[in-house]
Amino acid sequence: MRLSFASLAQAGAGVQRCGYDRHGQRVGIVHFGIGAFHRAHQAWYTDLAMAAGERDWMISGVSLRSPDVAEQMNPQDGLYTVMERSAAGVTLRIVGSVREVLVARREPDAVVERMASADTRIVSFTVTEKGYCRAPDGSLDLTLAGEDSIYRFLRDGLARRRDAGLPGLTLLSCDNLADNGQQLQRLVGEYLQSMDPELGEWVHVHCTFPATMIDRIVPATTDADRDAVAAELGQRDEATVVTEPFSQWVIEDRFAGDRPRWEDVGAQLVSDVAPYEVAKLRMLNGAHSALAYLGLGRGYTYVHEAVGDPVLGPMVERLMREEAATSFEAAAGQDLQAYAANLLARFANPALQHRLIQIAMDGSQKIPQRWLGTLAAQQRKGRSCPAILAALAGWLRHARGDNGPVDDPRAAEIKAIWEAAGVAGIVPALFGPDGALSSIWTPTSEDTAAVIEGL
Ligand code: CS2
Repeated sequence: MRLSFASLAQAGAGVQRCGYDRHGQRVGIVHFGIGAFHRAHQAWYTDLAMAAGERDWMISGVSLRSPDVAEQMNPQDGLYTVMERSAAGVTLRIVGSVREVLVARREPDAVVERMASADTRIVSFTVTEKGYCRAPDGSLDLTLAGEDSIYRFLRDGLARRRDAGLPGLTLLSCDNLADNGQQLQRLVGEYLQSMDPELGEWVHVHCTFPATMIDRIVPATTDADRDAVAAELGQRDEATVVTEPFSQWVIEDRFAGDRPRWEDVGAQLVSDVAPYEVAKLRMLNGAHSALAYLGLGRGYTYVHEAVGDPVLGPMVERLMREEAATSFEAAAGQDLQAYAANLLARFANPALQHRLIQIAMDGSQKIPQRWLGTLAAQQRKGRSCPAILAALAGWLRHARGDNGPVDDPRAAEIKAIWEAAGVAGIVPALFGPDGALSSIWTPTSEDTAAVIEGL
């Protein structure tokens, strides 16, 4: 038996389930990038908010290209299970907030129609770093921002709203970018400037782009996870996601119209997200990437194994506590040392089975906000960052192919630079003044020497 609306009542007794009337509710959110992270995070918060009485916040999920999630979820009426797993055991909840999954490449008109519906008030995104189609200097790369990018749908959907006299939207980036709201606003502005400047003006007046800090560790679902959920549920769930008990969502409270009362179910609505976002990117994600590259180099498969290594564990602790946590101004009441301790405990969760290779993906898109901002800030204070420099060497070895095939949109280009520059020249070739990668950090000769030592 497959999970669906019809089989919901028969799910195992210990399973929590959405108790609200899903059919009477309208779609209020269109979400681009309905992968495992969204299902364990924003859709889960929205489900809890509707279970607490909020109405009309069903989600229309959009996959830009792949039909996989649509094939997993549509036959299940959008239902899926979130399994929280830790050393203490598991809990399961069937989430009901997703109405449907559209595949943009296959049904672009339906996507635009949902965005142009009077009921839609929020369009949100988890399209990963590369989904924003940025050039190395951070500006929009128009050659990447083609007809199946988010920008094309924003242009068509927002134009339809303007022409119909409908209100603007809240455009909510939920990806791990520094200043994600402002970046999305700038990139959409650049796109519309080249395509339809008048629409750009309308968006500027009628839409908002709140910043968010999003946090929950969600490993890619495996067949073994689906089997484990089926055993608990008594039914197959092809769309299940497995995650940790911890979850955090900090949102800048700047919405163009209505929003769900996410704060009633654990989200934090604040006026300034920046200190939370910087802490999370530089400490959690910065440590994650270091564990990924250095851990793969030492032959580990999972995060909990790498953080248990007698050299790597103390090294990422140093990265978090001494390098990242001292690189920015904390908010009042934000305890970064306690945050670091909590992160180490989360990384050590043996039940999560979080693969290092998943984190190692797309390094060229991730390391600027995870490491280079810290390096630049500490350089201004005259301090060095040995742990991050060792991690950078780990990434360079990975990009050279030392750990096997490299999954990164710029893999071929970086490999060619590696071949031309060699060990002696790779650091300036990527990070020097005209380097291919960074515009936010320039290494000193000591930094370069430290990285070369790690190669
Ligand atoms: C990870 C993140 O894959 C990665 O790059 O660092 O997905 C991380 O698990 C999340 O940001 C945690 O909130």
